Amino acid sequence: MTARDASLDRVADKVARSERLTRDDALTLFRSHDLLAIGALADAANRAKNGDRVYFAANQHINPTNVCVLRNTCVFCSFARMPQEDGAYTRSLEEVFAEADAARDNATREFHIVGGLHPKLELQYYLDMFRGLRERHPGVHIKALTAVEVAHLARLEGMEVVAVLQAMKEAGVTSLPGGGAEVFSPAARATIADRKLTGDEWLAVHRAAHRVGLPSNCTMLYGHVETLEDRVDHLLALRELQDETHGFLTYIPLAYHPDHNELGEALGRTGTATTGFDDLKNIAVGRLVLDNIPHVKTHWPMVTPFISQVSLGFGCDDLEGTVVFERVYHEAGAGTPMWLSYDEIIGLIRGAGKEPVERDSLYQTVRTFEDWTPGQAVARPEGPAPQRALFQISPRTRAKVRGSRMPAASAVDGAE
Ligand code: V47
Repeated sequence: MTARDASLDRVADKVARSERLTRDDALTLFRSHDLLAIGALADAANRAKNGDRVYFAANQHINPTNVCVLRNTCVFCSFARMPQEDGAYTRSLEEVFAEADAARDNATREFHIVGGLHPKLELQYYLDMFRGLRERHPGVHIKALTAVEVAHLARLEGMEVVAVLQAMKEAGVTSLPGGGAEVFSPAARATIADRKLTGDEWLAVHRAAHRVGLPSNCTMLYGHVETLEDRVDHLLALRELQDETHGFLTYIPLAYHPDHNELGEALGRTGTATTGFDDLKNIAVGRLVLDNIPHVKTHWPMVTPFISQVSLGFGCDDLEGTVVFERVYHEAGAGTPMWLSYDEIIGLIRGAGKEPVERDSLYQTVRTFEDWTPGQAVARPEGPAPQRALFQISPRTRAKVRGSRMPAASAVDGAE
């Protein structure tokens, strides 16, 4: 391949030989503006693993509570509430089951369950939820609780992390989502989330999950105060753990959203904090550096369905699924749809010249679509009844409840 940016030639040679990229190679990629060359390299690396297949799960996100002990210190999140704050909610188990049932005719194959760090909700609540969902929807995989939620429950219960994970597995959880890995750089973390897990603690939870037989996803929140070096070091830390455990299924870059949170106010951003250029480059570099993680997923609620579709040619082999109802990013200003229909997902994948494959949480094939014509899919195109209280959002009126630590400036501005 000939790149417009000659500094990419060395990396291109390595990719052609399937040779592992170094920290310097990754920085070269991030610093280059030759997006099409970077995308072509990532596309080649992806095709070598996945051919033209693009996976998706018919999934439903469920967020049992937004009450979070980090409400005042985690400056980038717009989802969290104090217990008495406007919009705070904690679902009873019956409400969670009702929300899951409301999407019954969507042919859901995966529940994606993440929420706040509630000061009082015990492990038993979550175990009863997993068992109840399993009983009611035996064919649906449960992907539940980010590392920071698992560590919080372990602290609350005075248990070892591994014992919490074991109990989750016995209650029916099949994998862990990737959230809570903001960016591992101590400097960035000190600005955005000083009481969340450190990078090492995050990695330790995932190492423990892999050891008890729970595969997981990994993420990187980007577009806030991190530097390009921080991004690279984050990716290298994920790659190193994967070399050790082989337990990561998917890498998902999470584009920072600035509305209704303290960090967004401090940075003076609204709507989005990343650009289409950065989103595509970031996904491509992730694919190239993470040579040992089988799948790279694009999260359309964050980067828009159209950028997600384009990213299928930039190294991505997995498109976020139907979602049914997304709260975390819409609280933070995402202007994307709350869900996509099964048909729309297939249409986006086909429109990029790829072969859609419906999968379960563990990437086992549920269905392929050689004989598919639009309109055949079983999903209700309009999604769940939006008028129901369970499917409504009222964004926070104040980014800050009390206390504040203002970041100086966005490191990403200078980087692009
Ligand atoms: O942990 C919070 C991030 C995560 C914002 O594993 C934000 O398939 C951007 O875990 N702007 C939760 N990001 C979501 C999550 C996830 C999402 C999609 C797929 C998967 C998967 C997992 O969302 C949090 C945090 O890292 N987040 N606030 C924000 N304002």
